[in-house]
Amino acid sequence: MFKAIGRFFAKVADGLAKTRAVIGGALRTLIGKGRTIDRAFLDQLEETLLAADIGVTKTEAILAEIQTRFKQGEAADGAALLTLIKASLRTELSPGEDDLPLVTPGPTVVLIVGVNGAGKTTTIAKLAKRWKDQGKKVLIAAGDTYRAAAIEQLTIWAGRVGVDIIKSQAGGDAAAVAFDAVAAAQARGSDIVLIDTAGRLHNKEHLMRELEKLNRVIQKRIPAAPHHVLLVLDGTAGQNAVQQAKAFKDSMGVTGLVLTKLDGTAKGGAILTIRRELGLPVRYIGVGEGMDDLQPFDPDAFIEAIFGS
Ligand SMILES: Nc1nc2c(ncn2[C@@H]2O[C@H](COP(=O)(O)OP(=O)(O)OP(=O)(O)O)[C@@H](O)[C@H]2O)c(=O)[nH]1
Ligand SMILES: [Mg+2]
Repeated sequence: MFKAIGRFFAKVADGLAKTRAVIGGALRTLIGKGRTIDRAFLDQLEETLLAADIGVTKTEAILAEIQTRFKQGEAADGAALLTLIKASLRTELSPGEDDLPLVTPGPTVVLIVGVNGAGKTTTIAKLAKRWKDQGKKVLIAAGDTYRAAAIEQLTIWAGRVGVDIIKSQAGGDAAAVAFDAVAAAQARGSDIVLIDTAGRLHNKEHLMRELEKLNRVIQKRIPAAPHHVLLVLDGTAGQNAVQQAKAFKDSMGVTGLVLTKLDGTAKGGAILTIRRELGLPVRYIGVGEGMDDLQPFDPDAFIEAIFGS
């Protein structure tokens, strides 16, 4: 248990270095060993929390908590201030998440959705690697039939990770690929089928209709499938990501989130905003382009990572 958190922490601490530099660094400088609770301090704290994309609502709540807890003009201990801020942020996040639960008998069908460029295909490679390393039999499906390059990209990943792939020609029917993949997984005794999807079609309505069709076709083979619909969001996209997520959530029955590219942003605090606005658990976070750069989201380690020294 401790070891697992340690590993998560090292990787995530690395991936969140930019966020930590902004929020952790600024907070430590601002708070130091202690501060007098006055207007200037509260203004600076507000600015720091907003800069890390903690969000206006939460930032205001933290300021209010500090004002309730400490009297105006009182010198507050730096450690106590930090503890209060961390605890307040922690309440936004769900209990510690583990890997997605798998169904028995398998296969567990996992549909990966999200706008183009969010990191869907890379996340599939990372999840496939993760489960393969755990001894699971994984099959991936190139359900993004819209672009030839998308099929090629997933084929390359399948080769690197060492898992089987089901695919069609470019322009083929995505639902047919998904159906074939689920059938193949049943026939081969796979534990998990990961289905890639297109991020962009002619327009948003078309995309949503295609994805809904995919769901229906999969259910012809396994009525309870897809067991998980993971929405992949670009962690650097801020408020945009929230808007996109709402569209998917409404028509796709999204069950969880994957936040990618947290290594490339100082706004890792956006996890809190996204989590709050969507009310969906963050299942995994992506902290790099490689196939090992994915971790189940651990809220405690996350909070430590963004405040750590
Ligand atoms: N730094 C970083 N880059 C990432 C991460 N996840 C994905 N990327 C990069 O983001 C780009 C887009 O990733 P894809 O996996 O192709 O995204 P997609 O959602 O499948 O995109 P479409 O197929 O166009 O819809 C690639 O260059 C990835 O290497 C991450 O966690 N960190
Ligand atoms: Mg893709």
